[in-house]
Amino acid sequence: MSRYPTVSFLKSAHRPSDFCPDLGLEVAFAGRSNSGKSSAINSILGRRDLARTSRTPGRTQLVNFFELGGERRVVDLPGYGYARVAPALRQHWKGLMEAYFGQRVALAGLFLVMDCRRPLTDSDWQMIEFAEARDCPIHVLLSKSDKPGRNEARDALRKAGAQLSGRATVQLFSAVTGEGLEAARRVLDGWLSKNKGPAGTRPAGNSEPGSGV
Ligand SMILES: Nc1nc2c(ncn2[C@@H]2O[C@H](COP(=O)(O)OP(=O)(O)OP(=O)(O)O)[C@@H](O)[C@H]2O)c(=O)[nH]1
Ligand SMILES: [Mg+2]
Repeated sequence: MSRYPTVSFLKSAHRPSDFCPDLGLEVAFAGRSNSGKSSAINSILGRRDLARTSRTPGRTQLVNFFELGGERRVVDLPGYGYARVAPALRQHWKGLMEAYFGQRVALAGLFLVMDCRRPLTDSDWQMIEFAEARDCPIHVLLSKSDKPGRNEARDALRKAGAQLSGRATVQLFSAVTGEGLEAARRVLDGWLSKNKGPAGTRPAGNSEPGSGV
């Protein structure tokens, strides 16, 4: 049984002016194209086809908002790092991200999704900086953990934990086997149950208990 029984697609935004109203609490999912963001959203929310997934990298070029009820949302941010994206589109992505991270008061946490076989690219670090500039907590999902062998996956977790050195919590995750699913759900629930202050502010700091390292 899903903890969010009324989850539904809200809207896709191509421009910041199309973002839905900046109220309540929102958790964003970011990551390279094809890293498994949409698949992670679907499995964490317990819905098969809520966020569209694709074998073709770079498919989600919009900011997609999902309503979980009670002014709580999940946001599927457009993927990055796809070499064949035209420069104009890359620039568009950058503008969208700067607007999103620069303005969004509702932002309560960022899931950063990285294929566990090639985590922490330059663009991933750029996302970490966007979130840190906002004092927004970050939880890294090392996705597709069913792909490598066990030792390789554990090694990836250990290395990523060392590289992140406390700037984000991190765990292994697989949308296929369900590895790490409950841990990821606990992080989402923690962020979405934060109290917001009277003026729409919230306590700062990355204090969420993550799983893994
Ligand atoms: N084996 C395996 N494949 C996965 C997993 N998660 C996602 N995939 C596959 O990886 C591909 C990309 O997944 P998406 O969830 O669409 O990735 P995305 O990050 O949303 O991609 P863009 O929206 O294009 O940026 C799809 O073919 C998925 O089926 C996983 O945990 N294990
Ligand atoms: Mg996607």
